[in-house]
Amino acid sequence: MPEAEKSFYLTTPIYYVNDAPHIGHAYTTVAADVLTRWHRQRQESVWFLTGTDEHGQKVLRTAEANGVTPQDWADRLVETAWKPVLKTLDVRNDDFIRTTQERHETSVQAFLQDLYDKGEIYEGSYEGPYCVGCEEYKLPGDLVDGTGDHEGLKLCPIHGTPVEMLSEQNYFFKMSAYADRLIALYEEHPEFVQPASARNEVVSFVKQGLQDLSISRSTFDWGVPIPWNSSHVLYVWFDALLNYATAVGLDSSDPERKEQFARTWPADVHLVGKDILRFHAVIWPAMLMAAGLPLPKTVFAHGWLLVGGEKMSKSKLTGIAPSDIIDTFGSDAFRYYFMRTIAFGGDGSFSWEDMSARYNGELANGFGNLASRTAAMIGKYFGGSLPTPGEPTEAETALAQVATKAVADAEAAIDRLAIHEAVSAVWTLVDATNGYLADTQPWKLAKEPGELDEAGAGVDGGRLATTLVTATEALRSLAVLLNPITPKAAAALWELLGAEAPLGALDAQPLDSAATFGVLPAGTTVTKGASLFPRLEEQTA
Ligand code: ME8
Repeated sequence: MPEAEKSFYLTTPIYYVNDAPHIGHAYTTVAADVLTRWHRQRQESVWFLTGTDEHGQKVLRTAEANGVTPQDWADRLVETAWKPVLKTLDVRNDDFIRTTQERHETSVQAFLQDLYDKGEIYEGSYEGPYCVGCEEYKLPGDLVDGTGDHEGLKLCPIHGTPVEMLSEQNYFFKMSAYADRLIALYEEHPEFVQPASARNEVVSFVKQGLQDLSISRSTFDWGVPIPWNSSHVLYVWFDALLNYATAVGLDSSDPERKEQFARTWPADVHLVGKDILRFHAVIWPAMLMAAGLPLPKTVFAHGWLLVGGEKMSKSKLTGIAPSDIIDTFGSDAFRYYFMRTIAFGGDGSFSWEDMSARYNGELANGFGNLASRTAAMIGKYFGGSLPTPGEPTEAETALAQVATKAVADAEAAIDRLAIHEAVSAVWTLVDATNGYLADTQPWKLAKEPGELDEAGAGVDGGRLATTLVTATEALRSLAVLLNPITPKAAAALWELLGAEAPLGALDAQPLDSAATFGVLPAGTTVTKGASLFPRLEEQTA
């Protein structure tokens, strides 16, 4: 049997089920969806995992406060909030892992037992400040001084809440032993932590030396039991990080799952927010090194969506639900806005004014109107049937060159995980096609002698035919390029261009030939259809 192609494997963090998703969570998931759809559009084999992190004190306390068991709470949140939001965002994940699933818990226990047998885990005691919001023991230097109601207390810098002193008899993972190997990893594989600012932070953190990691808890029981001592449960982060490997078949005895692991692991990209960079770039590779497993290729930490200069969060009551925006603008506009306006890797913010301006300016006027104008003119002059173009002039060649460059630039940007640059590159073709129509003015060409026949219909081979076919070809390229970013509008465009009959499904169009003009045959049925992005005042009228 030929060896199956290694999948491009990308993950999001698994989100805590203590609360419902806000647009910060949606941001990571949409970025992951755009990247994986892009790789699929390259016709690669792709695996996209997301899911939920259900153990630990944070979830336990929320469940207790709501008077239900943590399992009931997790089930409720997953079914009413976390899974539905994927639909709302138009996300096409291949799998959804929950850390309370048997497939995860069994593999986690096997992994732990293996590390214990190898002498990587020992028993000891620990006392230190703990942030339940982060589910992390903090170093004293990490904390900030409280003011006002919190005067005299030490606070977590991320959550702004007081830390708690915890003291426990625990099991420890010998993480300190991996500091040198981790430094060597960052040096030999600069692509392992991205962007560069994240890499620098991790390198300087590890260079200060690592402590061993407390990996069990005995003061509550909401977690995966430690296999050799069931009075302890596993520390939630050790449990959670393993999801990336357990979901694709780590330590499974099932032949199909084993085959999946071989085809999928290691992950190509773990996409995370910068709040959880150290867990992914320090603890996770150390765990894998201890187990002798291959390391993921890249951990990419994006920035935060900020509100009033601080990380948006539900606990600070600054979270905006994705549906608040999507109900007005739709999922495509949501995806477009966040991918285009925030440099991927840096912080950003959301404003209704900016969103409305970009929706009307870029999506409705820039792109949607381009499609409807072109289709309307093909309707008016050619009865909705694509004509045969004449010889190209410089204007047509120049537009084709913009398309070629847009694809090349977008491809390169995606490989650098610079999603915002990829969207901008695609948009150069939208702008250039609008410019092309403004320059060639097909509505004026239609008044030139010889462009229309006696019955008033456009003639094949004329300038009018050439400009409309060229604009249609640019739109066909755009449908392919925008399919990963704004999939609903791309599908609607593919339909109005009548492209499926001659060319097949949109998803099956390879990216590398997206910019080649002249593929839609004469006679293809082009229809005006509904606006791809109706202007906002039209929607409410
Ligand atoms: O940390 N801006 O889960 P979590 C941008 N369960 N992204 C944001 C954001 C914001 N304001 N707020 C949240 C956990 N995110 C752990 C992860 S993984 C093995 C375990 C996104 O529910 C961002 O991706 O707190 C961040 O890293 C993640 O949600 C944290 O989600």
